[in-house]
Amino acid sequence: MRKQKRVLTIQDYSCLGRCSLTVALPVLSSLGIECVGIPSMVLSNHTAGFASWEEIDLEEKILPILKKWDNYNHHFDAIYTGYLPTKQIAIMEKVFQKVKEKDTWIYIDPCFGDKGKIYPGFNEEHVKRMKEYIHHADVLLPNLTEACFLTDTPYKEDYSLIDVLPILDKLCSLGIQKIVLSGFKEKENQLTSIVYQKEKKIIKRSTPYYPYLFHGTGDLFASSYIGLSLLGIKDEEILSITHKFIDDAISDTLKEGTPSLCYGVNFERALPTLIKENSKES
Ligand code: PXL
Repeated sequence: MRKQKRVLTIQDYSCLGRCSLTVALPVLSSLGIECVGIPSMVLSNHTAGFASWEEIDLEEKILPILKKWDNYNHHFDAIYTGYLPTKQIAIMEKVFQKVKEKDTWIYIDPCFGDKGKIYPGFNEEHVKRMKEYIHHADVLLPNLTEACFLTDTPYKEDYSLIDVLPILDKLCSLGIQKIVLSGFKEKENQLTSIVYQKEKKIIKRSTPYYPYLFHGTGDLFASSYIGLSLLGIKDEEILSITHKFIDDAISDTLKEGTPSLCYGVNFERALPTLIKENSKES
Protein backbone atom coordinates (compact mmCIF):
# COMPACT_ATOMS: atom_id res chain seq x y z
CA MET A 1 0.00 0.00 0.00
CA ARG A 2 1.38 3.44 -0.89
CA LYS A 3 2.26 5.92 1.84
CA GLN A 4 -0.36 8.57 2.44
CA LYS A 5 0.54 12.03 1.11
CA ARG A 6 0.38 15.17 3.21
CA VAL A 7 -0.28 18.72 1.99
CA LEU A 8 0.13 21.98 3.88
CA THR A 9 -2.29 24.56 2.55
CA ILE A 10 -2.51 28.21 3.54
CA GLN A 11 -5.61 30.12 2.46
CA ASP A 12 -8.66 31.66 4.10
CA TYR A 13 -11.43 29.93 6.01
CA SER A 14 -14.62 31.59 4.78
CA CYS A 15 -17.45 30.30 6.95
CA LEU A 16 -20.11 30.83 4.30
CA GLY A 17 -19.74 30.42 0.54
CA ARG A 18 -17.89 27.19 -0.23
CA CYS A 19 -14.32 28.11 -1.25
CA SER A 20 -10.69 28.01 -0.11
CA LEU A 21 -10.16 25.80 2.98
CA THR A 22 -13.76 24.61 3.17
CA VAL A 23 -13.18 23.17 -0.31
CA ALA A 24 -9.52 22.07 -0.05
CA LEU A 25 -10.11 19.98 3.09
CA PRO A 26 -12.92 17.75 1.78
CA VAL A 27 -11.47 17.47 -1.74
CA LEU A 28 -8.02 16.40 -0.59
CA SER A 29 -9.48 14.11 2.09
CA SER A 30 -11.64 12.41 -0.53
CA LEU A 31 -8.47 11.72 -2.49
CA GLY A 32 -6.94 10.06 0.59
CA ILE A 33 -4.53 12.93 1.22
CA GLU A 34 -3.94 14.52 4.61
CA CYS A 35 -4.73 18.22 4.35
CA VAL A 36 -3.09 20.36 7.01
CA GLY A 37 -4.74 23.76 6.69
CA ILE A 38 -3.56 27.03 8.19
CA PRO A 39 -6.18 29.77 7.74
CA SER A 40 -4.60 32.96 6.38
CA MET A 41 -7.71 34.68 7.69
CA VAL A 42 -11.14 33.76 8.96
CA LEU A 43 -14.04 35.51 7.23
CA SER A 44 -17.76 35.41 7.88
CA ASN A 45 -18.16 34.78 4.12
CA HIS A 46 -15.98 35.29 1.05
CA THR A 47 -15.65 38.73 -0.52
CA ALA A 48 -17.28 38.24 -3.92
CA GLY A 49 -21.05 38.55 -4.10
CA PHE A 50 -21.75 39.28 -0.44
CA ALA A 51 -22.31 42.91 0.57
CA SER A 52 -19.77 42.92 3.40
CA TRP A 53 -17.82 40.62 5.67
CA GLU A 54 -16.26 40.22 9.12
CA GLU A 55 -12.63 39.14 9.14
CA ILE A 56 -9.80 38.13 11.42
CA ASP A 57 -6.40 38.36 9.78
CA LEU A 58 -4.09 35.64 11.13
CA GLU A 59 -0.86 37.16 9.79
CA GLU A 60 0.72 37.26 13.24
CA LYS A 61 -0.06 33.59 13.89
CA ILE A 62 1.20 31.75 10.82
CA LEU A 63 4.88 31.52 11.76
CA PRO A 64 4.15 30.84 15.47
CA ILE A 65 1.86 27.98 14.37
CA LEU A 66 4.71 26.48 12.35
CA LYS A 67 7.10 26.95 15.26
CA LYS A 68 4.84 24.80 17.45
CA TRP A 69 5.44 21.94 15.03
CA ASP A 70 9.22 22.13 15.32
CA ASN A 71 9.59 18.91 17.30
CA TYR A 72 7.17 16.82 15.29
CA ASN A 73 9.08 16.20 12.07
CA HIS A 74 6.11 16.30 9.71
CA HIS A 75 7.09 15.87 6.08
CA PHE A 76 4.95 17.74 3.57
CA ASP A 77 4.70 16.37 0.04
CA ALA A 78 3.30 19.69 -1.12
CA ILE A 79 2.63 23.22 0.00
CA TYR A 80 -0.39 24.85 -1.61
CA THR A 81 -1.08 28.56 -1.16
CA GLY A 82 -4.33 30.22 -2.20
CA TYR A 83 -6.16 33.41 -1.17
CA LEU A 84 -3.76 35.53 0.91
CA PRO A 85 -3.97 39.09 2.21
CA THR A 86 -1.27 41.20 0.50
CA LYS A 87 0.98 41.46 3.56
CA GLN A 88 1.03 37.69 3.98
CA ILE A 89 2.68 37.02 0.61
CA ALA A 90 6.10 37.79 2.15
CA ILE A 91 5.35 35.38 5.00
CA MET A 92 4.86 32.51 2.53
CA GLU A 93 8.51 32.84 1.53
CA LYS A 94 9.42 32.24 5.20
CA VAL A 95 7.03 29.27 5.30
CA PHE A 96 8.83 27.69 2.33
CA GLN A 97 12.22 28.23 3.99
CA LYS A 98 10.98 26.46 7.09
CA VAL A 99 8.85 23.64 5.71
CA LYS A 100 9.96 22.86 2.17
CA GLU A 101 12.21 19.85 1.71
CA LYS A 102 13.86 18.64 -1.51
CA ASP A 103 10.81 16.66 -2.58
CA THR A 104 8.13 19.14 -1.45
CA TRP A 105 6.18 20.52 -4.41
CA ILE A 106 5.01 24.11 -4.31
CA TYR A 107 1.59 24.81 -5.83
CA ILE A 108 0.46 28.42 -6.04
CA ASP A 109 -3.05 29.50 -6.90
CA PRO A 110 -2.68 33.30 -7.24
CA CYS A 111 -6.38 33.63 -6.33
CA PHE A 112 -6.89 37.40 -6.64
CA GLY A 113 -9.46 37.90 -9.39
CA ASP A 114 -11.98 36.62 -11.90
CA LYS A 115 -13.91 37.79 -14.98
CA GLY A 116 -11.34 40.50 -15.70
CA LYS A 117 -11.52 42.06 -12.22
CA ILE A 118 -9.45 41.94 -9.03
CA TYR A 119 -11.42 40.71 -5.97
CA PRO A 120 -12.77 43.51 -3.71
CA GLY A 121 -10.18 42.99 -0.93
CA PHE A 122 -7.20 43.57 -3.26
CA ASN A 123 -5.57 46.28 -5.38
CA GLU A 124 -2.70 46.80 -7.84
CA GLU A 125 -0.15 46.46 -5.04
CA HIS A 126 -1.40 42.92 -4.46
CA VAL A 127 -0.83 42.03 -8.12
CA LYS A 128 2.68 43.52 -7.96
CA ARG A 129 3.54 41.40 -4.89
CA MET A 130 2.01 38.33 -6.51
CA LYS A 131 4.18 38.86 -9.62
CA GLU A 132 7.27 38.82 -7.39
CA TYR A 133 6.06 35.72 -5.53
CA ILE A 134 4.96 33.25 -8.18
CA HIS A 135 8.45 32.16 -9.23
CA HIS A 136 8.40 29.95 -6.11
CA ALA A 137 5.79 27.73 -7.76
CA ASP A 138 6.60 24.36 -9.27
CA VAL A 139 3.04 24.51 -10.53
CA LEU A 140 1.05 27.75 -10.92
CA LEU A 141 -2.73 27.46 -11.17
CA PRO A 142 -4.16 30.77 -12.41
CA ASN A 143 -7.46 31.47 -14.07
CA LEU A 144 -7.41 33.60 -17.21
CA THR A 145 -7.97 36.88 -15.33
CA GLU A 146 -5.01 36.22 -13.06
CA ALA A 147 -2.81 35.06 -15.95
CA CYS A 148 -3.63 38.33 -17.78
CA PHE A 149 -2.89 40.56 -14.77
CA LEU A 150 0.35 38.69 -14.03
CA THR A 151 1.60 39.20 -17.59
CA ASP A 152 0.19 42.73 -18.16
CA THR A 153 -2.10 41.40 -20.89
CA PRO A 154 -5.48 43.07 -21.45
CA TYR A 155 -8.30 40.71 -20.43
CA LYS A 156 -11.02 39.66 -22.82
CA GLU A 157 -13.75 37.03 -22.43
CA ASP A 158 -13.21 35.10 -25.63
CA TYR A 159 -9.52 34.30 -25.93
CA SER A 160 -8.62 31.62 -28.47
CA LEU A 161 -5.91 29.07 -27.81
CA ILE A 162 -3.57 31.06 -30.06
CA ASP A 163 -4.05 34.13 -27.82
CA VAL A 164 -3.55 32.16 -24.62
CA LEU A 165 -0.29 30.41 -25.48
CA PRO A 166 1.93 33.55 -25.38
CA ILE A 167 0.46 34.37 -21.96
CA LEU A 168 1.39 30.92 -20.68
CA ASP A 169 4.82 31.20 -22.28
CA LYS A 170 5.40 34.53 -20.54
CA LEU A 171 4.46 32.98 -17.19
CA CYS A 172 6.88 30.07 -17.78
CA SER A 173 9.67 32.53 -18.53
CA LEU A 174 9.30 33.82 -14.96
CA GLY A 175 10.85 30.50 -13.91
CA ILE A 176 7.77 28.35 -13.35
CA GLN A 177 7.94 24.79 -14.69
CA LYS A 178 4.28 24.16 -15.17
CA ILE A 179 1.19 26.31 -15.63
CA VAL A 180 -2.28 24.86 -15.19
CA LEU A 181 -4.81 27.32 -16.57
CA SER A 182 -8.34 26.61 -15.38
CA GLY A 183 -11.29 26.95 -17.75
CA PHE A 184 -11.24 29.76 -20.27
CA LYS A 185 -14.00 30.20 -22.81
CA GLU A 186 -12.29 28.89 -25.93
CA LYS A 187 -15.51 28.47 -27.89
CA GLU A 188 -19.16 29.30 -27.37
CA ASN A 189 -20.55 26.87 -24.74
CA GLN A 190 -17.15 25.37 -24.01
CA LEU A 191 -14.58 25.88 -21.26
CA THR A 192 -11.03 24.67 -21.84
CA SER A 193 -8.31 23.94 -19.27
CA ILE A 194 -4.66 23.63 -20.22
CA VAL A 195 -1.51 22.18 -18.75
CA TYR A 196 1.44 24.03 -20.25
CA GLN A 197 5.14 23.27 -19.94
CA LYS A 198 7.84 24.81 -22.07
CA GLU A 199 8.80 22.63 -25.02
CA LYS A 200 6.37 19.88 -24.04
CA LYS A 201 3.11 18.73 -25.53
CA ILE A 202 0.23 21.01 -24.58
CA ILE A 203 -2.47 19.12 -22.73
CA LYS A 204 -6.00 20.44 -22.91
CA ARG A 205 -9.49 19.27 -22.13
CA SER A 206 -12.85 20.97 -22.59
CA THR A 207 -16.10 20.87 -20.68
CA PRO A 208 -19.54 22.52 -21.14
CA TYR A 209 -19.73 26.24 -20.33
CA TYR A 210 -22.51 27.50 -18.03
CA PRO A 211 -23.48 31.17 -18.23
CA TYR A 212 -23.04 31.67 -14.48
CA LEU A 213 -20.07 32.74 -12.41
CA PHE A 214 -20.22 30.00 -9.80
CA HIS A 215 -18.16 30.90 -6.82
CA GLY A 216 -15.41 28.55 -5.63
CA THR A 217 -15.06 26.44 -8.75
CA GLY A 218 -11.47 27.70 -9.21
CA ASP A 219 -10.66 26.43 -5.72
CA LEU A 220 -12.32 23.08 -6.47
CA PHE A 221 -10.27 22.87 -9.66
CA ALA A 222 -6.98 23.67 -7.90
CA SER A 223 -7.57 21.24 -5.01
CA SER A 224 -8.65 18.44 -7.31
CA TYR A 225 -5.70 19.02 -9.67
CA ILE A 226 -3.18 19.09 -6.80
CA GLY A 227 -4.59 15.99 -5.10
CA LEU A 228 -4.78 13.92 -8.27
CA SER A 229 -1.27 14.93 -9.30
CA LEU A 230 0.04 13.84 -5.89
CA LEU A 231 -1.58 10.45 -6.54
CA GLY A 232 0.63 10.22 -9.63
CA ILE A 233 -2.19 10.48 -12.18
CA LYS A 234 -1.30 11.84 -15.63
CA ASP A 235 -2.31 15.39 -16.54
CA GLU A 236 -4.68 14.34 -19.38
CA GLU A 237 -6.63 12.19 -16.96
CA ILE A 238 -6.49 14.77 -14.16
CA LEU A 239 -8.17 17.36 -16.35
CA SER A 240 -10.89 14.90 -17.41
CA ILE A 241 -11.59 13.75 -13.84
CA THR A 242 -11.55 17.30 -12.47
CA HIS A 243 -13.90 18.57 -15.18
CA LYS A 244 -16.29 15.68 -14.50
CA PHE A 245 -16.18 16.38 -10.76
CA ILE A 246 -16.96 20.10 -11.18
CA ASP A 247 -19.48 19.49 -13.92
CA ASP A 248 -21.37 17.01 -11.69
CA ALA A 249 -21.32 19.57 -8.87
CA ILE A 250 -22.70 22.30 -11.14
CA SER A 251 -25.41 20.00 -12.56
CA ASP A 252 -26.48 19.06 -9.05
CA THR A 253 -26.66 22.75 -8.09
CA LEU A 254 -28.70 23.66 -11.16
CA LYS A 255 -31.21 20.88 -10.45
CA GLU A 256 -32.21 22.85 -7.34
CA GLY A 257 -33.39 25.75 -9.53
CA THR A 258 -31.90 29.21 -9.96
CA PRO A 259 -28.58 29.03 -8.16
CA SER A 260 -27.41 31.52 -5.50
CA LEU A 261 -24.01 31.95 -7.09
CA CYS A 262 -22.15 33.23 -4.04
CA TYR A 263 -22.87 30.01 -2.06
CA GLY A 264 -20.69 27.97 -4.41
CA VAL A 265 -21.68 24.64 -5.95
CA ASN A 266 -22.97 21.35 -4.49
CA PHE A 267 -19.61 19.62 -4.74
CA GLU A 268 -20.33 17.44 -1.71
CA ARG A 269 -22.50 15.00 -3.68
CA ALA A 270 -19.88 14.86 -6.44
CA LEU A 271 -17.07 13.75 -4.11
CA PRO A 272 -17.57 10.00 -4.87
CA THR A 273 -15.86 10.66 -8.26
CA LEU A 274 -12.71 11.60 -6.35
CA ILE A 275 -13.08 8.87 -3.72
CA LYS A 276 -13.20 6.36 -6.59
CA GLU A 277 -9.86 7.64 -7.93
CA ASN A 278 -8.26 7.27 -4.55
CA SER A 279 -9.49 3.69 -4.10
CA LYS A 280 -8.25 2.76 -7.60
CA GLU A 281 -4.73 3.82 -6.74
CA SER A 282 -4.28 1.94 -3.46
O1 PXL B 1 -12.64 31.58 -4.35
C1 PXL B 1 -11.81 32.65 -4.31
C2 PXL B 1 -11.90 33.37 -3.00
C3 PXL B 1 -11.37 32.78 -1.87
N1 PXL B 1 -11.44 33.36 -0.67
C4 PXL B 1 -12.05 34.55 -0.50
C5 PXL B 1 -12.60 35.20 -1.60
C6 PXL B 1 -12.52 34.60 -2.87
C7 PXL B 1 -13.09 35.28 -4.02
O2 PXL B 1 -13.68 36.31 -3.91
O3 PXL B 1 -13.23 36.37 -1.40
C8 PXL B 1 -12.11 35.18 0.85
